Amino acid sequence: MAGDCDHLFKLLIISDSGVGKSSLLLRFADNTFSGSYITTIGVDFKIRTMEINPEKMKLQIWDTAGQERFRTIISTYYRGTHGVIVVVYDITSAESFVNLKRWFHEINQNCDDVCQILVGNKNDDPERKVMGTQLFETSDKENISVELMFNCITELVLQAKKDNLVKQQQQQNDMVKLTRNSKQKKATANAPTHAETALWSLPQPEAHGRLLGGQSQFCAVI
Ligand SMILES: Nc1nc2c(ncn2[C@@H]2O[C@H](COP(=O)(O)OP(=O)(O)OP(=O)(O)O)[C@@H](O)[C@H]2O)c(=O)[nH]1
Ligand SMILES: [Mg+2]
Repeated sequence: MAGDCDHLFKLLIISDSGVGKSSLLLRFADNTFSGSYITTIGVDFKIRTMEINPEKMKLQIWDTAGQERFRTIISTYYRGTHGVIVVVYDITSAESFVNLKRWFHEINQNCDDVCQILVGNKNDDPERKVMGTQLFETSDKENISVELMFNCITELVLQAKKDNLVKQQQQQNDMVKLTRNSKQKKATANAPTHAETALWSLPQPEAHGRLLGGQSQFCAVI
């Protein structure tokens, strides 16, 4: 028991440095976000209570440092957790995704039986997204989530096709605009400028002097 709560759970967040562990916890515990990056030294924790009807839970969430030099200290925190470890990667960093293997290996080394939650963080800029992943746990034997998984794939493929069509349409529009602009520029370049028109409207050069003409530049020597 935890005071006025029915349960106290200790959770642990692990991952590479900079993927947003502390920010994730700050958002969850204090509903705030800071764009500046202050790397975590060792470990830190925050508490938030939750109610899942009718039970009250106190979550003590441990935020760990991703930097290599803290790895040994952090491995001592794995044992105190209550069954769940949150592993985070940054969807804009392929490296953080590749390094997940190392984090899952750490869990295997330090825990006997633990549930792992994989979080792809920084999902707020589609342009920078390089590692979008959706996980499905299926059973073909028991027909668990197979339909759901293929439904999801179909929706993704359909959406990708629609996005592509919009992009192509946009590119075509841009091309048409570019061609029109360059045609207009050519036409403007061939058309007489103000000075030229003024010049042409002058009486014939013989009467007033010599007219020296290049292709588009004129110089009147009067
Ligand atoms: N765009 C974007 N930036 C984020 C997000 N979460 C965190 N960041 C930024 O990423 C940087 C690193 O965030 P932290 O939460 O300090 O990363 P960390 O995983 O705790 O890093 P270590 O403590 O070094 O292990 C900061 O500049 C954050 O502002 C997010 O969801 N989107
Ligand atoms: Mg941190």
